[in-house]
Amino acid sequence: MKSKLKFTVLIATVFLFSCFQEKKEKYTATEDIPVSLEMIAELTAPPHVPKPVGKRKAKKLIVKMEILEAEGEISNGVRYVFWTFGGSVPGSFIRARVGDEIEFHLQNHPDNKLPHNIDLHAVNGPGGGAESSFVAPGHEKVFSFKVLAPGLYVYHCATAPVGMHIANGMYGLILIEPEGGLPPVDKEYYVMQGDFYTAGPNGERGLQPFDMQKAVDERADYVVFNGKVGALTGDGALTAKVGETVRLFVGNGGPGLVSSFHVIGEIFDRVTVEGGSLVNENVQTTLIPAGGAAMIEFKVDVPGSYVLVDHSIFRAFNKGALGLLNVTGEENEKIYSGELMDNIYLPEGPGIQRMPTTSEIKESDIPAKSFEEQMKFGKQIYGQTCIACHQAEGQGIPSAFPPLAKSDYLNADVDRAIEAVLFGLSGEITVNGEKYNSIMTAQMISQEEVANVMTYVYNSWGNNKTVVTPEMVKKVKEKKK
Ligand code: HEC
Ligand SMILES: [Cu+2]
Repeated sequence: MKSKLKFTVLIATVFLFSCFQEKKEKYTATEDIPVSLEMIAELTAPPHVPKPVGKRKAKKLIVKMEILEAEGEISNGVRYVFWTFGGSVPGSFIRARVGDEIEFHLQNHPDNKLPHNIDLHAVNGPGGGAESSFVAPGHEKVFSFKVLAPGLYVYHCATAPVGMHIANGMYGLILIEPEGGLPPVDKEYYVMQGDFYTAGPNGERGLQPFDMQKAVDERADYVVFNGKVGALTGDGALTAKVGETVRLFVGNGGPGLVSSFHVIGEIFDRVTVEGGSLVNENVQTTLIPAGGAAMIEFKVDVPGSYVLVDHSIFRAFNKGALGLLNVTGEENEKIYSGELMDNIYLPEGPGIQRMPTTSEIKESDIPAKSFEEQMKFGKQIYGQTCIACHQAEGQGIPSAFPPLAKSDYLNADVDRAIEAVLFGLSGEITVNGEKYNSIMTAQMISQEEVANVMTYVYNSWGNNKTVVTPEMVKKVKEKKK
């Protein structure tokens, strides 16, 4: 019985193998690759990607993509109406292989206000599908195309005004794997840059309408990864373990800006330039054009926080193009010995960001109305400004940045603490018995923001629960004059 089974398996294997061989020889042109069976495409929201295609045969792949217009957050407290493919910015990731025949169902949700369409750069045909997919709210359009060339491609809406549809978040990536699939890696992530143009300046709270003139001038208020300032930090940070190989599918939706994509502390082992077939090795920064993409692969060797940036660096530290890859595992002192990136690099960010350029600091039009709001807005400011030095739980960094948690210096004198934030602080101070002799630059934030952040600090981590009002801040400011 057993040997009979073995024999059958052997025969089957030989048979399969010969079929496979035959196929390879028979279909030289990609458009002739036959499709067998149907399959519904798995779609994922960023930073996740669908399962690799592996060795599967070419199929009729059914993609069902729903367009949703929905309000969301572009930065803490800043609302924006995004137009999306699949409910996320960037839109759902599509993963297919060469030879697939994609039957694309573009569904425009009945609650949407506008018609849309889709132009996939992976399509050979008029408008990349845009002409056949123009769809009104409450309708679905279906078109189909044969996937001819491997690569990482952008898709986007191409409905007039095209720039506005893209600016509102209508872009994403479609990956076409070669026959047999991409070489396996340990971690794969989907990251896409985009620039946003809002009526109010960066950080102005409330619902912000799109600003056409700024977009035309390419004066972006936000440049972000995955649709939001901080999408890839905190709980959203990407993760990997020492020794793992990481593949980033990085796209740039634009609409206006080209990305100088860089990961602080890593060298890219391999980059498929512009998402095509050319592979570059040992790359520091790779250019990702608006409407373009790249596959970036590297092995992580030592633990720490690696910072993803657009190396047009003001965009990273002032407009949001910053993400984190947190790597855990054993230190390897042969490769890197010293402090963690976290501790060395980030303090410079807010330092640069908050350098005084003007004495004019605008007060918010939407002040905090309650203690809860003060805490909420204060936490935002803390996360944008103070955290780099005083750390997430106010614990500080020994001998460099004093703690704000249970700080006797802080709790002893509220006016003195407000003064430090308003005007900066230098010279020797003693906090909880430890001496510090360093410099804190003046924090360029409004009086209301000082009140909120101080209230947050005083009501966190075991401090004395002082509530700081804008009036208190104003008094300290005037006394100093
Ligand atoms: C670039 C780093 C940096 C940033 C950003 C920063 N601080 Fe400081 N902070 C310091 C340093 C350094 C000192 C100690 C100065 C000295 O030695 O005289 C300090 C001291 C203080 C103190 C007094 C000492 C203590 O621990 O109680 C307070 C209060 C304080 N900072 C609050 C803040 C708040 C609130 C923010 C955010 C709005 C902030 N700091 C942002 C570096 C920073
Ligand atoms: Cu659109």
